[in-house]
This record gives sequence, structure tokens and C-alpha cells, in this order.
Amino acid sequence: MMCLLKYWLLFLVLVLVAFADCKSRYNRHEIRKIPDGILFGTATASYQVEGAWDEDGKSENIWDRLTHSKPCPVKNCDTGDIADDSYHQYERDVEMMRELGLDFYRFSLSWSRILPTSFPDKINKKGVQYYNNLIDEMLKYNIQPMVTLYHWDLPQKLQDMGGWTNPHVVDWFTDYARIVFELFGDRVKYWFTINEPREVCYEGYGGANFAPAYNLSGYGDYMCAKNLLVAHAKAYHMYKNEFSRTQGGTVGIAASASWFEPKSEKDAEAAEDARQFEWGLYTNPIFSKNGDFPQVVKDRVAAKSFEQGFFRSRLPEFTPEEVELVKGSSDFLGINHYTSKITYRNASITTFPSPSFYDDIEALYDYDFTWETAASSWLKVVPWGFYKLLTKLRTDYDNPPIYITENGFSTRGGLEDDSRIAYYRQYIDAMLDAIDEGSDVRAYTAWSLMDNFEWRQGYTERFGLYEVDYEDPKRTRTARKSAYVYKEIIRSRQLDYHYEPDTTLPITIDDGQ
Ligand code: GBH
Repeated sequence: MMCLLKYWLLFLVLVLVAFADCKSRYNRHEIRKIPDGILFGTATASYQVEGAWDEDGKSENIWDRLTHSKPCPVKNCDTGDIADDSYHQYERDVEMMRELGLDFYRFSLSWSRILPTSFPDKINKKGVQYYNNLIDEMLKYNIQPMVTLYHWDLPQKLQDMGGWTNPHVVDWFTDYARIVFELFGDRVKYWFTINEPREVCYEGYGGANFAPAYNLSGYGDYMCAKNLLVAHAKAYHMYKNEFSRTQGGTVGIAASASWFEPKSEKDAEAAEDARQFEWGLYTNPIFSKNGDFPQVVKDRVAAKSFEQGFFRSRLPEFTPEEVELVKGSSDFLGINHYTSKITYRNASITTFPSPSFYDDIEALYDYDFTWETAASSWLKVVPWGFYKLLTKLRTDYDNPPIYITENGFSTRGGLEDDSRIAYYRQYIDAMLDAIDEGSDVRAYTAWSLMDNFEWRQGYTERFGLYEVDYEDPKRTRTARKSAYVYKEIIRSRQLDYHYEPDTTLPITIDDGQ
């Protein structure tokens, strides 16, 4: 009798365990196959890794200016003056790419390193040589370069003339793009014009978080948005018309997109508004069937502007020609995705100054207290938000080819980074769910190859698969546990939550060269 009871209890426990397992969707115990053809890589950006800020003829850019200003605006007064010293250590960087077995590496070019006057009248040979060395070293080992033309480090001279709020930036950017396609397009087949328009325009011109920290919310951000999209589109068409035939590459943009989840059913509209203001502003003009800024953004900003006494909308209009120029100006949609936010509307709360970008959205953001947090306070672990985002992009934009151009997790350092490993597994799992349902995801990029200058947070928040020692003049890089795991995901092309690497063994190069 006792014995039977024991078996009965055991059975009960098993049923409970099985049930709990079904419920935690992103903690699967089966091994999941990754479809063939999806490329895997890592990413960095020029200002965050290169260092050599005034070496070999490079001129000042807006992040040099911001980090050198007093009082220093960055945690610990950190700067990118030396950063990871990749300007001198690109061979080690490529060695790490080989250790990981990457298909590609996404990096960005420093405009003021290539064109010290900002303009095409002078090309800095030494700066060009650095990128040639990096590209050639990667290609030696069959690692594809994916190159971003602009990841936030505008030449200071152009900023002095208004930067992205000056419509002439369209010419400045296309001239720079032409030089870059001519210099590197024989070997580079994947191009991204601009990294994260939202961060360029909102964080730099609307807010004061990023350079140039203009703090002109509700004007500067919208002016930037229009010019940036036209600049992107002009560069895209120039490539298609003048370089495509001989170089045969593909060109797109990399937009940041968080998922905005409604707090309750009645907040569905607030969440959708947030999505349209936060990323639709940049993706709708390119990827929607009709082009142009999202209707809700146009209507809301115009209505508020008139109420506020303006003679015209604070959101500049595209001409019909510009709508056509921008529409469809991308071979694929690059998405940088990290996290989600809870969104709601509460008319009695007036938190934002008027006019401002957030006053225009009329939505409030929050986090669910059950969500795990990275070292970056904004970065909560919400893998299902990634799935929902990919699903929405598929349905809203008629299933465009998608490159996940960034996804990653921050810690405060240390080689045993199980929380980062859990993040990557769950997010890749969520991505595979969307792919199973038809999303056309072609590439996945982990941010980042190694720790680097994390903007206003300096070196306090670490995103690297490799740890960088900033006390060491050589900026020695060491593989974290997550590097071993990412390598195994790429090698085996499968997701296995139970895989435990032996980190006492060195991470080795298996590319057979
Ligand atoms: C990406 O931006 C960048 O492309 C990359 O350079 C960066 O290193 C990486 O993410 C990690 O941050 O401090 O609460 O005001 C991601 C978008 C926009 C997320 C700014 C953090 C600041 C939030 N980021 N945001 S807060």
C-alpha cells in the first residue's frame, strides 16, 4: 500500500514538472535545429572600439567633442580615446571572429577618419588603409564584412552646421557614401547606411542623452528624421544606379525597435502609437506600401502643433517626390532589438513638457516587475517581445527580408556570464518561433564581439562575448563563457539549453586555416 502511494506521488510530481515545463515556453529541453542559410555574426561600432581618436589624420567627431567636454558627461569621465584600441589590434579582432566561427562581422566606418574635412576633397590614406587591412584580414578567413556607414560619430564640422537638422546633410552624406562605395565596394557586399535613426534623432537632437545633446524634443528630432531618411534613400539609389551592377552588393538600414506591450486591453492604441512614433517614424516611410511617415504621427503632431499656436506641423512634410524616393529604399530591414516596455495611457498624468516628442505620443512606459534586468537599467529580458515584434514587422510590411543587426545583454563584467547565455538562448529561440511562422530572417548579430565604450555609461556596462581589460594598455581580450556557447550554436546550428562548455580549455580556431 505504502509502495503504491509512493508511485502515485511520483506520478503526480512528474505531471507537475511536465506542466511547468510546457508553460515556460523559452526554457525548452529539446534541442532545436536552426534552419540552414541564416548567417551568424557579431557587431561593433567605430567610436566604441577603434580608439586612435586623433591619430593618422583623423579629425574630431561629435563623440570626441562630447566626451572631452567639461564637466564630463560620461560615467567615470570615460572616453573613446583609446577604447578597445582596435585601430591597432584588428588582427586580434579577426582572430576572435575565427574562434567564434562567424559568418560575418558588422562594424562601422568613422566618417572623420576617412574624410578629415568631412567632404570628399581630401581622403585620408592612413584611415582608408586601416579599413582595407581589417576587410582583407576578414576575407582571408571567409568572414563577410557587413559595413555601417554611420554609427553616430558625425564629423564635428558638420555638427557646427546643424548636423542632421540641416537639409544639406543629404548631400554631405551621399558624397561620403560615394567615396566609401568606391573605396571598399569591390569587397564589401553588405551595407547599412545608418545605425538606429531613432537614436541619432531622438537621443541626439530630441533629448540630450547622446551627442550632440541638443535637447530639442518635438522639433529637432523630427527635422533630423526627415533629412536622415532622404539622405539614406539618396545613398541607396546611388548604389543601385551606379554601383550595383559592378559590385553586386545589398544595401539597407538598421533601425532600433523595442516591443511596446499594452498594459491592458484598453491600452492597445497607446501601445500602437508608441510603436509608430518610436520606430514606425523611420520604418513606415521605407517599408510600408504607401510610404511617408505613419498617418497617426502626421495627424497627431499636426493637430497638436496647431493647438499649440504653430503655423505648421512640427513634423516636416515629405514632398510627393520624396515619398517615392524613400519608399522601398532598402533591400532588407535591419533590426536592432534588445527589450520591451509596458505601455499605457492615462490622461490625468501630464509628465512631459509641451511641446515635446513624448507629449506627442501621449503614452507612458513601464516595466513589468517580474522581468529580469541586465546591467543596463533599460534592458529587461522579454524574449516573447522579440517574437511579437518580428510577427508585426512580417504582417505590417509584407514580410521583408530581415537582418537582426543587433541583439545582446549587458553585465558588469566577469567571465562567467550565465545570464548573458540565458538571454541569447531565449532570444534566438523566440526568433526561431517567428521564423517557423514565416518571418524571413536572414541574419542574426550578437552585440557585441567584445566589451566596448557603452556611450554615456562608459565602460561600466559590458556587452561583450569577449571581456576587455581596460587596465591593460594592450586591452587584452578574453573569451567569456558566452563566447563558447555562441560558438557552439553556430557550429552545431542548434540551440541546446543543456550544453555546458568546458571553459578551462582555450577557445580554438576551427576554420581549418
Ligand atoms: C544599441 O542601441 C547601439 O546601436 C549600440 O551602439 C549600443 O552599444 C547597444 O545598443 C547597447 O546599448 O539610458 O534609459 O535613457 C540600443 C538602443 C537607445 C538603448 C538608448 C538604450 C538609452 C535608454 N539604446 N537607450 S536610457
